[in-house]
Amino acid sequence: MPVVFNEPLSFLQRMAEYMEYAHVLRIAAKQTDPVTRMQYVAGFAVSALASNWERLGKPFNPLLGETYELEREEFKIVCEQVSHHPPVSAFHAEGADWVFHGSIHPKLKFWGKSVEISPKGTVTVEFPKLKEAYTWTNVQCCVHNIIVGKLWMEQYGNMEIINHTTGHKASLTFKAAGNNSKDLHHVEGFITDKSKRKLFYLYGKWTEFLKCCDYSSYEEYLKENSHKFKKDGDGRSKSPNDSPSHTPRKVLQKLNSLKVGPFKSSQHESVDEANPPDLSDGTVPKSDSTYSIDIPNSISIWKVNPRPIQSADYYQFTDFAMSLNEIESGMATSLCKTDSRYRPDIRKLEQGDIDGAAIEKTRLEEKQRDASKARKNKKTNDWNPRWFQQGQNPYNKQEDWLYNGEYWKRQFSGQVDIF
Ligand code: CLR
Repeated sequence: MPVVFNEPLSFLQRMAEYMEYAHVLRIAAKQTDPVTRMQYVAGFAVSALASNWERLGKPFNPLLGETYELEREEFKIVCEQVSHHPPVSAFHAEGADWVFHGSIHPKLKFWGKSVEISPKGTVTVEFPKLKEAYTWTNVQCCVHNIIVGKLWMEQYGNMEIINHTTGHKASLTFKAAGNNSKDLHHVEGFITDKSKRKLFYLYGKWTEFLKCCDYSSYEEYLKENSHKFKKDGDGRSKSPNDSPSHTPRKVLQKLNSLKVGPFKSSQHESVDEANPPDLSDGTVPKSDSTYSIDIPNSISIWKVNPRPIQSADYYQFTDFAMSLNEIESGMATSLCKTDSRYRPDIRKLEQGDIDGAAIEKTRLEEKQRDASKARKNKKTNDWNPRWFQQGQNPYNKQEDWLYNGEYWKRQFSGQVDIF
């Protein structure tokens, strides 16, 4: 794929973006009650996806053996590309009294006009002092209008965060835009105990915030506002101004072809899991900015940082993303030679040299292919990642990649030259 579709970051750096709200894990680790801890772990899980909003540039595929490190006040993280076919990226982060690690293998499915991405793999949060571990899997993401029209993306599906020590669960639903865009970006769900009793209600938008209230306050709110939450046939809640549209289909098609979204047609089928939502007519649904339900007794768990004003001119980056290629003072001598910051193609794209970036990208990919061929010829076909080992996730028993604890000793000699 041509470099113009890229953003000047590697996928390893995109994973490091999960850490932007690492302070939420620090707050979680401090809570004395496992239910409150779950609220903050859920807040962190949602916050980790916020940077994906409107980010439609493709991150560079990491080269086999590429690494990325980031050390900040709240955390340090190390990432490594541990497999090329299939592509698997592993990460391990640590902060005050918490550990966060995982491996991600993005699976792409093409649906003609859209591409659906499932980030296969588990992520785990551990609070070692509390002997507590949580796991979940990130939700799907769908990029629409990949052939014609304006690109847009949504994240949808269920996320089940399990506390393996106490049996508490947070079951979150990320809503698809579906056939009326009013639920776009919405997230909601419940925290339950091990006997499946609902304890807390979580609600928000992955692009903006997550709030939480106790279950009885939620029920009370539902009763008082029942007129707003009339359910339609497929169980989706409807607002009063969402009555079925009687606009003839032809007119709708015309409107859509004029790209005057948001797309609202109740005449289309509702979303179901097997058929990805495909608002396939070049329109971009707008999120309902008036969504501000405030259930009494709610607390705010997480709130997004505003994007910088130059964001739209710079790949829709957050401030955090803009800092990821920087070779900070002191790094020049200590950084591992396989670090994404040293990738010449990413660097060239960052500097606006698209042709140079394309040349370097091709060169690196050829170099990677040649190295793989050479390993095959030498019958040392296998590649051993330097900082992670394939193994089983100790909590959910899924295949995973576990950190060997060595990276921060910074013994980087003998590193293979991949750039
Ligand atoms: C979404 C959150 C998941 C991990 C993940 C994996 C792959 C990423 C995806 C996230 C976001 C969207 C993404 C995708 C790879 C390619 C795709 C960056 C971070 C971009 C938008 C593709 C653009 C392609 C067009 C130019 C055709 O936890």
